[in-house]
Amino acid sequence: MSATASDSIMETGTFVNCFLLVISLVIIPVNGGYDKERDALLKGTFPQDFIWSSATAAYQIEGAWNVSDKGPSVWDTLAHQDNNRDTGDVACDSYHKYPADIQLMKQMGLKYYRFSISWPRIFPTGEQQDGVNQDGVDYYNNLINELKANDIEPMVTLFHWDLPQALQDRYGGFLNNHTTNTTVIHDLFGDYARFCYQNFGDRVKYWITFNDPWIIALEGYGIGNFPPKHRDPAEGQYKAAHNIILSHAKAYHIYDDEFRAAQGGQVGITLNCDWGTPKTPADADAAIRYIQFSMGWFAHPIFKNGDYPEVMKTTMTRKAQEEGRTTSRLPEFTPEQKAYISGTGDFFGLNHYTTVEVIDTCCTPIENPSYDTDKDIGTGHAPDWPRAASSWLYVVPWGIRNLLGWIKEEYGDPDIYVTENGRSDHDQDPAIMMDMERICYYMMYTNEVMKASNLDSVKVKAYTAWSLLDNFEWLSGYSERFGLHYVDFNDPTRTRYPKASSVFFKQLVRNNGYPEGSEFTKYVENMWYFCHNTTEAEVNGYTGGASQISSLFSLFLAIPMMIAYSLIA
Ligand code: PNW
Repeated sequence: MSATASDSIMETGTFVNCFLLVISLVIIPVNGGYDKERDALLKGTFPQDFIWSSATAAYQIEGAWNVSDKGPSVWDTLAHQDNNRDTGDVACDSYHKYPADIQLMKQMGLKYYRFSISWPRIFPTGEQQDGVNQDGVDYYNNLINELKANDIEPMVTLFHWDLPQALQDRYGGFLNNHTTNTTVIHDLFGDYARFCYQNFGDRVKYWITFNDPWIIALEGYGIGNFPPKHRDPAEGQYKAAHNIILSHAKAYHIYDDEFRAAQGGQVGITLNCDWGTPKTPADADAAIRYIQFSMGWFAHPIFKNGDYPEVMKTTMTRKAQEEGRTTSRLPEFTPEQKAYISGTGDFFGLNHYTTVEVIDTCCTPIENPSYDTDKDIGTGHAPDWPRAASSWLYVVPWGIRNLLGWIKEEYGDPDIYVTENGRSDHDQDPAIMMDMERICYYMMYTNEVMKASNLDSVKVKAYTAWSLLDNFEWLSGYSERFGLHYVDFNDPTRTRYPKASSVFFKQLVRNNGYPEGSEFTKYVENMWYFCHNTTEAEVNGYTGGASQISSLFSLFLAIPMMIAYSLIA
């Protein structure tokens, strides 16, 4: 085992961690297929105070992209660059239709809602000194008040990718001056966070600073597919991530110093991570490297010790030597910064959708280095993992249980909020309203979350479905639908229609899991094998052994569906 490899094992640390890995290598023969033990239905319920929620993000649902004084975000800019592109100009029109959205949540019995605030809707240029858009502030006040009036707790993301364009133009966005202590972007993010705490914090008790910084850094500033489309594969993502971590810490400390005592809320961050499973036992270190380079990049500084994972640092130092550089492309935090960053998460927000198989490709020196080549790994998928509409989304329910266990062991058993999990369908005609595959996805994934909670003692406190509504799926526009509710994007009124999955989810919430003996659990038992073994065509077309499913479906879902349909917003 190389020095790097043994470091990475040490890095993940504990015995239990290695144990989990060994179990998954020895007992589970293949990554795909139905495994009787691993995939068995667990009966029981989640802890009593478990949070069931659904999520959206401002640019994906609000529309009203230029009402009153709202400034453009980098996503407005990108969407308008090309005439053929879908835009978020109207999206679900939730800026006007938020009361209808709230009725959908109420209908499902949800008591929490995760949404994001659009920074340029509050501060049009991103800077308070240039002016505040009062209509924007009113909008979020109205939304929050309407939620509270309906007994729904807001969980608010401050940054879900829609950076004010002016901050990109003036300061380079998250590339701003990344190695100094006085970076403007940290202060500006801090000012924006403070304003939100001041104006909404009397009613908002759950704050998420950043959503998926990994995507912002990598896609926005490294690969350059996402706005602001800065392409610098060797260094861009590392500089941007450095700034995001420090900006997060700033927003956390502002809450801690100025608001916590009076408002008593919590501040965390939401990180996206796929589970990485080794293709063969020889790929075990590579699988750990995969996770450390994605989630660990942010989680290690924030939840562990203020610094990047050891395996990232040693790998990047070695790369620098190979490339003849005097310094690593991974920036360093000063001792003061490390102390400032460490411990700045009251909870660990997790977005999880899928799993990849990892193979070790270490260590061929590369001429044009990038984040992708830095990891020295390759990724793939087991042939029998079912797929969703999004090209990257393979359905591997057991992955979430492994990942939750890993977070517990690696980061000192934090409270974990699953802030996104879900599955996409294609936008097709006729619309997929009886979305059995989504029902199966939620059934299987939530059951794995319950295993993590009840069998593995992971402190998982929340489960959030992505998404409440079909919405603007970033570069895929309206071609991929993640919603529990269907939105007709050709209808000027953007009518919402409940899909079958919303009725299923309502039953899941009402039962708080899969209690022994309930009608709901019986339905799930009948569906279980089908969900784990049926191909995409069969599930959506009700072919093959589906007659039993159809009759169950009509009994269990069709009647509530009809009632729900009469209540469409
Ligand atoms: C999330 N991956 O991002 C976002 O937070 C949502 O806005 C988005 O609509 C949703 O997923 C569905 O795409 C992801 O690499 C980022 O696997 C990365 C991945 C998945 C989702």
